[in-house]
Amino acid sequence: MHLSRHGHDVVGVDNLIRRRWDRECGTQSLIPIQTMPRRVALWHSVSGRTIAWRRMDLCDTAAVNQLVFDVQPDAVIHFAEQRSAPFSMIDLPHASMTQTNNLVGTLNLLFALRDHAPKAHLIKLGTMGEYGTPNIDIEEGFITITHNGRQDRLPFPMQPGSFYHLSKLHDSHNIQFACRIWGLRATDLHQGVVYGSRTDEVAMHPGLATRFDFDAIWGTVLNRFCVQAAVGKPLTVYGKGGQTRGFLDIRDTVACVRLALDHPADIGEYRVFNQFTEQFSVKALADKVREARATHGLPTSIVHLQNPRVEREEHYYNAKHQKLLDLGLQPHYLGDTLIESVIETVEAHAHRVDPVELQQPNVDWRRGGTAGWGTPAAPDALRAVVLVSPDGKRRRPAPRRSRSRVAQTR
Ligand code: USQ
Repeated sequence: MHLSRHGHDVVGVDNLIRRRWDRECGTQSLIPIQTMPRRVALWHSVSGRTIAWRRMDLCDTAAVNQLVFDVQPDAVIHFAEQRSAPFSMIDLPHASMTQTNNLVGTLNLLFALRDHAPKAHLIKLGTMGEYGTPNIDIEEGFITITHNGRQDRLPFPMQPGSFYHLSKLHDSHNIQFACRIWGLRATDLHQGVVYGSRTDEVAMHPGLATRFDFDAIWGTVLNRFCVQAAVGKPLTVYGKGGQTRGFLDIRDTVACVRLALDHPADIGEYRVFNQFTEQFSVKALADKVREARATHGLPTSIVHLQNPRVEREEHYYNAKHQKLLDLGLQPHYLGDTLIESVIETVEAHAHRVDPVELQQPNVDWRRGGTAGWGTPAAPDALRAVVLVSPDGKRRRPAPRRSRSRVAQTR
């Protein structure tokens, strides 16, 4: 919608699997979302612009070839991936499906571009999580290394923290290789953790709302903290809370994509932009939400849960993010007003919050999905969640499921 409003002719492609994953996980968007045909029609009526939408799976090789052949795009913006780290850590089928879906979809696109639109600019959504948390400054994709008296500019060393984040790294390698051997052009947007849900375009009509996830599988940390604050629950900091990440407002996400589009990579170039505007520790974010509430006289508590993930909880973090600023990005920084406005949005839909999905992490990096991960959402129903016991000691692992619950991507 953002690109369409700025004069680009947009063809949207989606297989709608995210809605099926919600049904599988027993999760739902806090804000109800319309069907795709309704949103496309609504966009036309409020903007006068047309988005051509095709229901299509990127893992369908013939369909991707046909699409690229028919459309002859100037650019392809590739967001079509399974993007949840916890989902990828549930069990082998979910890890395997995440990597197959993400890698095969991207490979299909690369081959279709080679054959039918080799000059098109591929803009791929990667992740800051590809870098991990090294004890040195994080550069934008590449680092110049001197070794045994010789020097080279090499891909930055990567240490992803989940099978999902690994899938993004594998994609990055494939894209870089395709640029090198076929002369394709690509921008890999290494995006940080996004918060908020309203872009200027979404704000034009309630029916254009995009999803807002709050559960422990799909919800990102600040959105979860805002929902927890809105419904009077403690903010769930995993472990010590010193985990530091890059963050950005969803309005900056769309602005960054447009900037990359308006300033394409050269033929044969693979470039990386670190796409975030500020870095915070998880604990600092929780404190910010608590302070924003306190100015209205509303008390908010913070709990430190046993960390379900395997990640450093105290570490050095200094990631460069200059390239998008150089292209003209004007960041929306996180302030009390934004936190309050997200919380207000949440309050309007608070009846849709499932307190168990909100509070209890249900995927453990060491043991996989615990008993509650796939239970269908039923408001007010209490479910067994075995991750954290009240005395902080781990309970016995839940029995493994015998039946695979992986949704099909094709
Ligand atoms: N965390 C908490 N409490 C919570 C939820 C999360 O302390 O209730 C912590 C996590 O342990 C982690 C940090 O917050 O240290 C971020 O977790 P997250 O769930 O907000 O984000 P993450 O799993 O890293 O993934 C999200 C998106 C993913 C994207 C990534 C960018 O889902 O698609 O790639 O952010 S990045 O984190 O920079 O890799």
